[in-house]
Amino acid sequence: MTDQASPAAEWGSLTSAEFQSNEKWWPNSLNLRILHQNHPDSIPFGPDFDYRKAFAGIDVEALTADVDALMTDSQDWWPADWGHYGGFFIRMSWHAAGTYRVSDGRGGGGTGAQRYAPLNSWPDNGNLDKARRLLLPIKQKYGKQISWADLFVFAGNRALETMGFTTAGFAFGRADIWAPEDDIYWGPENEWLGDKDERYTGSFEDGNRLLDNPLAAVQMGLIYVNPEGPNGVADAMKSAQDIRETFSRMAMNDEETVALVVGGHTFGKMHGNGPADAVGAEPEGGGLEAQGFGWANTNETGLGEYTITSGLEGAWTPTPTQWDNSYLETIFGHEWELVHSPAGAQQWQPKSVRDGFMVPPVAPGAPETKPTMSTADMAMITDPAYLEISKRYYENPDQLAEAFANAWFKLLHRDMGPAIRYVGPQVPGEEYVWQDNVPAHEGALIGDSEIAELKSTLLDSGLSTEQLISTAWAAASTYRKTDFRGGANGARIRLSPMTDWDINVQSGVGPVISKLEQIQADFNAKGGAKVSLSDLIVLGGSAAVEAAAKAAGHDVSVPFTPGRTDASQESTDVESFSWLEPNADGFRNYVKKQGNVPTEHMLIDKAFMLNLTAPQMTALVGGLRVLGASVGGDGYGEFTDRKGLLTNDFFVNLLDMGTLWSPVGEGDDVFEGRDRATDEPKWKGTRVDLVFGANSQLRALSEEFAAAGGESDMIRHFIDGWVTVMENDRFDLD
Ligand code: HEB
Repeated sequence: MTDQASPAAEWGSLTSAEFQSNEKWWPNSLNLRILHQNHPDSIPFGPDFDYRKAFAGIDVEALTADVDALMTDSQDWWPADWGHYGGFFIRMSWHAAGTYRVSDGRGGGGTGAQRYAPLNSWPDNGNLDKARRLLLPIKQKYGKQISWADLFVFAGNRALETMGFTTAGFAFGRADIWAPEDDIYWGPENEWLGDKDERYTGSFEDGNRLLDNPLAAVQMGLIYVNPEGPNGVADAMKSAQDIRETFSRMAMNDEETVALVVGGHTFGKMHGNGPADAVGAEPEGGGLEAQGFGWANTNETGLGEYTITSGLEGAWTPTPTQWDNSYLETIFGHEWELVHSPAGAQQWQPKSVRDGFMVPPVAPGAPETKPTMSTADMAMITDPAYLEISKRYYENPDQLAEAFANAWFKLLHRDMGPAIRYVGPQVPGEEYVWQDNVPAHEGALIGDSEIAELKSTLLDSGLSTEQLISTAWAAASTYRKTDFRGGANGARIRLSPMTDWDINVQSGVGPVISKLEQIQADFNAKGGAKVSLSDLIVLGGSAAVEAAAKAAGHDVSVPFTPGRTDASQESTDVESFSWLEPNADGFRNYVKKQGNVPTEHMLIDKAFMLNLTAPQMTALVGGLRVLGASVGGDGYGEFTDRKGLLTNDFFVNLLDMGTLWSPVGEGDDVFEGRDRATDEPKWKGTRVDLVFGANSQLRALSEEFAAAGGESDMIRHFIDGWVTVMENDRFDLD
């Protein structure tokens, strides 16, 4: 035993979570902590802080003027290249937003996470600690009226504007978090996110490379491909493959990708003017005296012209602080050869530089330099598809400007959800299909008497409680809080691609929707307030839950707030919505394809996406089982003789010591419970059922729900969780 206890003992007073965590000992254990992150008590402005309200008091014009002035207010401790921080801030914004991934909506600039590890210390984010610090005086001036998250993204937008580019606009509204997200970058989730991506690569043309090493590629590939080429091999064709894959993970197509790279690298420079080993530890690994700064550089002054960041060195254009077509003019106007930067990185420079294309001195006294491209830049004119687009942009600068403006706006706002969540005076009038907007509500809302009338119509419609509950859940549970997409609002469940999803076909959503549409038509034909299909879908489920609880002797009500509207097929980006298809829904015992990820881990992930607490998740699983809401109706986890009543039978029977469980067949995916005395088969269950008795934390909740008085607690959590799920996307109520 002594050697098992050794790490903690040896390190004595070391308090880092790693040495105390159970995951260290049991790496596959469930991480329920992700459900309770960002505790309200961790917010320095108090638990009731509402960023959008605080922002309402800010003078955006003054803020804009301050950020603009900062661009050319060069500081001795980190001088601006050519006296303008524009390129630097664009890179900071792009790296904040560019972690976004459409597969699970995680990443993006929406939370200010770049302040924390690991992002603050990723090599990709080298020296951005200085960019963030440059913003400190502005943050101090405006305090809680402006979040770091907004500031990081806004700074890049203003950088573009101050250098002559007209952006599509800007929306504020990103609230900060006060600790790094526990669900993204470490713990067992890392592994299963990797596996998830693995499942998705089939739909990409060039996804194979990531299969070799999913975890590392997922993490480091998110913002970046290696600028020097895949694994440092200066092959622009292969680089294009990597770029195409990483950018499509950010939901960017070829046109957007070329626009972003060309537009972005119109500004600023790469930094590698000195030996790579002159650079010290990253911020998180630095000494206390460094005060959060990393990458201290002992080469000459370590600043300005001597800066070392990526190790590549040089600017792409002769006008690096000005919007123009010079990136494409430079890249098409020269013959390029492979050279090495002073830091030893492979990069491309013209064999001979044409008149007017030398880059002016980056700092007073520094020399003129040759324009420089990375291998990734060379991909823009090497890959045939990229080349064609680059040519078109070269010949039509207005097309580049428009494509860059739109792609940049999308990059910065993609993780913010529908446009109704945007705030501030610079929000563009134009709507984009990737925003997943729903129409604004018009006319009178249905009132209490109409709600009561509709409830009884729904319950008497011939649709079963199971059907009503399962369909409402199907509509609402596509929500993911990571990028505010999905949910019941819009009734997109009746549109492509949702109608074709295996889970919706299997659970019989189609016929239920048809029936609801008929009820809707009949009701709306009567004149008076109209009901939307999305409201009706939710109301049906909520009425059925209420009825099922009443039938079990609990006189409870399930709150319902009308006001949802129905979106059209035209406003639904089919490709983008296909990312929301569930691979698993443990709440309804559904799994599309059993992968390497244990389904109970996927349940926790879904509960996280749905903003549920562990008790709510537990109550919902147990409740939905005995209500018969599972997909496919094959009876797994229905531990009850009174199906359709909202009871705690699931927990009571799961914990019954009279049952002996054993796995059936290969793979530990399904189990059979037999009577210990008679060996008669009693129940069958999946991993997601049995985990509520097997996992110590979930078991603790199950035991309370199964105990005397526990059923009312369970039902309370069930209803709270249900309403949370039904209203996750009600941004109109905020
Ligand atoms: Fe970039 C910079 C790469 C994309 C913007 N970039 C940079 C660099 C590199 C890179 C290497 C240098 C750094 C230093 O400092 O050293 N990118 C890259 C790649 C990619 C990119 C590979 C993919 C392909 N970018 C990008 C985008 C954008 C950008 C998309 C936007 C839009 N960048 C940028 C800028 C810069 C850079 C602006 C400059 C910075 C300064 O100036 O500082």
